[in-house]
Formats: sequence, structure tokens, C-alpha cells
Amino acid sequence: MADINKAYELAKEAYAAIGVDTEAVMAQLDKINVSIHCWQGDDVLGFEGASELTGGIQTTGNYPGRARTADELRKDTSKMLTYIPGPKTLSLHANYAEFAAGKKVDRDAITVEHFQNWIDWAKGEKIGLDFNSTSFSHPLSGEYSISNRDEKIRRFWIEHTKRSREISDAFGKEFGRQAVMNFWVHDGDKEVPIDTLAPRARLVEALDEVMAEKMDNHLVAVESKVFGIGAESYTVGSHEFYMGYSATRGTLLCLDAGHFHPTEVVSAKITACLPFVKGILLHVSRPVRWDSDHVVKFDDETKQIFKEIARNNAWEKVFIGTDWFDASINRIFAWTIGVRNVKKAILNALLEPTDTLKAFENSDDNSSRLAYQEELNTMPLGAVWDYYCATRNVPVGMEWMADAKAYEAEVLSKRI
Ligand code: RNT
Ligand code: ZN
Repeated sequence: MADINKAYELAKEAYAAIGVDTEAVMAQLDKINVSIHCWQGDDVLGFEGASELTGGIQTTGNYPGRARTADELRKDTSKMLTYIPGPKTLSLHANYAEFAAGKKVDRDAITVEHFQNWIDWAKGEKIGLDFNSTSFSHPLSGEYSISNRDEKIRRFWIEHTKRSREISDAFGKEFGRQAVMNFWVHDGDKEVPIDTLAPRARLVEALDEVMAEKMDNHLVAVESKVFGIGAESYTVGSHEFYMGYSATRGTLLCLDAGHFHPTEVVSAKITACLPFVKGILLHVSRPVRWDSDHVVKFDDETKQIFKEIARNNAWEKVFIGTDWFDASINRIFAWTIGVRNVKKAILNALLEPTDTLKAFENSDDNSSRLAYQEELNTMPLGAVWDYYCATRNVPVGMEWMADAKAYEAEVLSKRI
């Protein structure tokens, strides 16, 4: 700790010299929530007994130790949470419901009672819960779910999405903070259909019905995607579709970092969308070639996403969620590495002397703007990050690794 303090004092001075108050930055970081996805721990399978992930998404790798039950997933999540500083919530999918023996209901009939164990657990962890409706890995998933031309199938998913709103709203009430419910459906086609409009018209109608009831304890976000596996040629809920929907209906717009063409970046979209939507839900992820949901790195795009929010002080309008699933490495490592990088990238963005950079820009001094930005890259961010972790009682630097390895030896490796 002595070294951490010493390094921090020097870093504090270095940042003060460029007009950045590290204490104020850390106080701000203490208020920025990250909604952590639950599904890294069990390869997105949930607890309905699914043995296969469908809906155009895929987890690859078979590293041992996957959580097979809700209790195991809660235990693993609790472990991971001890490595993450600052505020956090856990984001659940509808297929993580739990049923008493013989009391299983289908997704169109789930209620908040099926998430009571999660609520009790979250209270113990002193965190809140967020929610996601779930269109995939179900006998009625098919290529089209809520936009299906079959009225029966469509009705099922409409009812499911209504139930999901109710659950999300109940979470909001329970935890005294507005929960965020994300809506992503895989609906799409392997080939371009002749009628690309009709499924979209059905999706608008279905969503309007789902959104009709006013519920104040949660916000709904809608998530677009460029394509899914097996649905490569047509996506009902494309970016333009949900941009229009969220702008006209007052929902949040979810931007997933992996859901665009490989040369498009989410960081470039934030201020383009903000003037028109109620708010944005981010799915911080890392695309590699396609929406492959790799563990988030402390890379340029991740840093840029949070700089865009910080520079425009848009923390109130941008909700931060995570979304990846890597089964090729220890899953607790996959979670921890990614979420710590998200937190670190937020800190990095807050440590930028934005006013100075804007002043250069506004006086057409682009030479200084570039020089300054490049010098900032090697400022002692690490010392502030270590100090933040230490003072928020989570492991500093690589310390968490030995503990996570011990957990692997004691717990994960025994799961066969
Ligand atoms: C899929 C979307 C979606 C899912 C989760 C499981 O492409 O990104 O967010 O990853 O809902
Ligand atoms: Zn996503």
C-alpha cells in the first residue's frame, strides 16, 4: 500500500499540472454504474435446461468450469464482483428464471417470483438487477420470433416481452433504482426475403403493444444487429429500424460494439444518436471480424467510447452494460478482465483535460490538440487506477489473479 500511495501522490501531481483533479475524478467514477452481463459465467445457456444456444449467437471454447446451476452462477458472480471496484448491477436474461419442482412455466408466463433467488442474492451483494427478454434457445425461436408471420408464435413472444417488462419493473421497485430492460431479438433470414417490410411492420406493431402500458420503474432499450449466424442476409431489427423506433417512441437505443460492419465503430455513433433518443444503453463488447463477443480489452475503441461520453458529460443519458461470452478461458477471468477494462476506460476518459483540448480546438490549434492527446497516452493512469482499486477494497493490479486461480482449483475444476 505504501508504494501505491507514493505512486498515486506523484500521479495526482502530474494530473494536477494539466488541470485534472484526481480526487474529483474518483468521486465521479464512484457514481457511474456498470451493468454486468450474467451470461459470461454459463455460456448463455440459462437454467431452463437448454443444451444449445440458438438465435444466431455462439459461444466458442470448452474451458472447464462452466456454471451449471443458478447457485453455481451466483457463487461465480459473487467471486467476480469482489474484483470490480465501484458501482455495478447484474443484468439477467429471462432464461435465468428458476422454478420450484414441477412448477415450470413457459416464457410467456414468467413472473418476478421466478427471480426471487436472484433478488435475495443481489440484496446480499448490495447491487441492483437489470433484465433482458430472451428470444433465443427456445422451441419457438425459429428464424423469426416476435416478427413471425404466424400469429400464434408472434403472440407468444409479445406476451413474453410484456412479462419481461413486468419483471424489470419489479426489479426497479425492489431496488429503488430504474432497471434497464434490453430487448434484442435474433429475427432475420439466411437469404434476403422478397418482403423485407412486413416483418418490420409486425415488429413495430408488436413493440407498440408491448410498450403500451406505462411502467415507471424501468427503461426499455432496443438493440440492433448487422447479422446473426444463420441469418446473414437480413435482420428485421437493423440499426436504422431501432434508431427510428427509439427516436419516435421514447425508448433507449442499445448500441452493441459488435453489431456493426467491421469498419464502423460505436464511439462514432454516440453523439450522432444522442440528440434524437431518450438515452443509450451500451453493450460494451469486442468484435473480431464479426460479432464474436470477445473479452473487452483496454483498446482504442473502448477508450474512445468512454471519451465520447466524458467529453459531452453524457453520463446521465448513457447506461453502460457489458456483453461478451468467451468459453475458451477461465470464465471468471473473462468477466473480470473485461469489466475491469471497462472501469479503467471510464477512469481514463475522466482523467482527460477536456477543457484544455477543446480550447485548442476552438482556437484552431490542432497541432497542440494532437500533441497533447499523444502525451496523455503515457500519463500515469495506472497509478490512479491502482489507488482507486485499493481504496475501494478490491485487489490491485494482478493481485486478483491468484485468488481467481485458487477459486478455479477449489471450485471450478471440480465441475465435470
Ligand atoms: C446478441 C446481442 C445480445 C446478446 C445477449 C445475450 O448479438 O448482442 O445482447 O448478446 O442478449
Ligand atoms: Zn449485445
